[in-house]
Amino acid sequence: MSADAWWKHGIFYEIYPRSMQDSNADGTGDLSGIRQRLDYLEDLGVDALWICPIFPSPMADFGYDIADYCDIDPRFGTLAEFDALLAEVKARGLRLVLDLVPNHTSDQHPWFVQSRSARDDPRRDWYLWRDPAPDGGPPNNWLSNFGGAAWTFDDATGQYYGHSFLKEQPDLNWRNPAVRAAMYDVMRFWLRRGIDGFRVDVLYHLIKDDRFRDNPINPAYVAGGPESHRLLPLFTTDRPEMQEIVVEMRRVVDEFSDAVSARVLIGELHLPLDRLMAYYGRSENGVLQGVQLPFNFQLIHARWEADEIRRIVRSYDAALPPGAAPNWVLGNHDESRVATRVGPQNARLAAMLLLTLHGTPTLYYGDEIGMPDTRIAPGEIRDPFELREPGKGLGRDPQRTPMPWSAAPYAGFSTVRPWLPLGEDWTTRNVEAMAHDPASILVLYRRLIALRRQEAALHGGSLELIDDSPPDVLAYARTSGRRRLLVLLNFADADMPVDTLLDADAEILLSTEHERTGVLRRDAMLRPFEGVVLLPK
Ligand code: TEU
Repeated sequence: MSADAWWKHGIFYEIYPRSMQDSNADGTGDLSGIRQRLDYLEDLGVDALWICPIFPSPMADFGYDIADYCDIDPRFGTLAEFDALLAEVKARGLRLVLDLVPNHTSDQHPWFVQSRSARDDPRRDWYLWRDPAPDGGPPNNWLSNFGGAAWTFDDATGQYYGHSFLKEQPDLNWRNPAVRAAMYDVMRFWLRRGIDGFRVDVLYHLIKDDRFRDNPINPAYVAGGPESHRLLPLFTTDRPEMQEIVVEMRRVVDEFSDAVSARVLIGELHLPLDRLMAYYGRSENGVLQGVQLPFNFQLIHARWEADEIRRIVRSYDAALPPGAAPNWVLGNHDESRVATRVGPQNARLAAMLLLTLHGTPTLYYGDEIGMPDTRIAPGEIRDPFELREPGKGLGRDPQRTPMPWSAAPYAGFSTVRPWLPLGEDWTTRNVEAMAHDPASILVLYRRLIALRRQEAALHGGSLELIDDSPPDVLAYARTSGRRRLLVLLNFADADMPVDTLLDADAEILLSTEHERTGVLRRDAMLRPFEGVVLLPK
């Protein structure tokens, strides 16, 4: 088996650690809690876990503001508990990927504390320090992704420092070789402990324009959108120098890859398709030198229509460089949950799409039980993005609420009031209630995952779109060797005849409606929002 098989053919599962399982009754999830839930994850059938930041942090952005890259935040546990978790993950044949946040540190990180202490401090140049503009204002017009200027004035030394996010998250200066070396050592610290790779936070942000030029106005800005969208991030993201950094990072993980198992980089990249592709890196001797999995977020932003998804699949496939592995994702801790975006009636169809497309899927915790966004009362808002740009629907708390495990108090997540409220329907929508209910979405997820694992056509085969399908039906074939499966997805709230696509004796390997209702109908007709995987005879 190739060293890349695990991440190319496997399924990733994203854990938001504050919300998986609380083991010490403080209302916040932790590493021991995750360890307690490994049975569940193994049963579900996923292959690799990505855990969002667990490092010491003042939690201004819930862990994306790191004060020490080489330790565990006491709220989550200890290094010993991390090692225990990793050992158990490995013992089960699973993989573990951590979140690397290289663009910025916490303002409490010793590097920044030193850097801001004096203009001539040796670490001054580790961050983006600039003199005020002639009028005393910020050095240029750059905006923080969380609203307001990307510059904060520091009284003590009379200069501004740059931050793409909160002022508590100062941006590192990736033009400084010492910064790069330090971050690569952070990577080695965790790789040496035995992890399987990193999801790299806002990878495309690391390098900013060397001349600090103003960003241009965005002519397409829609009032009410995030403030940062008023400008096009021309001089703050995806700079040409990024390509060199991507190759360097890849070399670091490759130091730890061997013939049996490669270490992987997953890039968080919100970029147009052609620019996304650049992050696979250039090819040397047939091997791409960049990020193995540049996150493909297109399904998150797609209109939920067969034609639109077909177009996305086609253009993505056409854009992939030779040798590049595709990937797909329906949700994460920054985005409204899929069950809310596409509507509960489409959640099963979405599951089948994600798990039958060609490319590595990443699941977001809770999506497998069809969790919708949770409404957060104004007094309970925690997300700094929502607090800074209130009422625009940008808040990320709704998709970060605790996993409901059972109908026990606090859903079996904790024994005390959790850090964010439970979803309204947790007494019925929980793992225990669904685990043995054959009609549940959880069981559907398990069966889809098992089918994907079992069928080489699904986890490794080619994908061929079928164009002459009825309107509202997305159809594609997945083929490995001589085994050719057909996937038919009905996006319409109506029965849809598909007799042109299959012969009557095709074998149904999985139907979302059969799973939901227990009734298997043998006509060439899809039910509303039904998806099927078939083996044509
Ligand atoms: O997110 C990057 C980010 O800003 C996203 O909100 C992105 O702009 C949005 O999803 C586009 O649709 C990463 C982390 O995932 C997020 O949780 C952090 O807050 C942020 O970086 C800062 O580290």
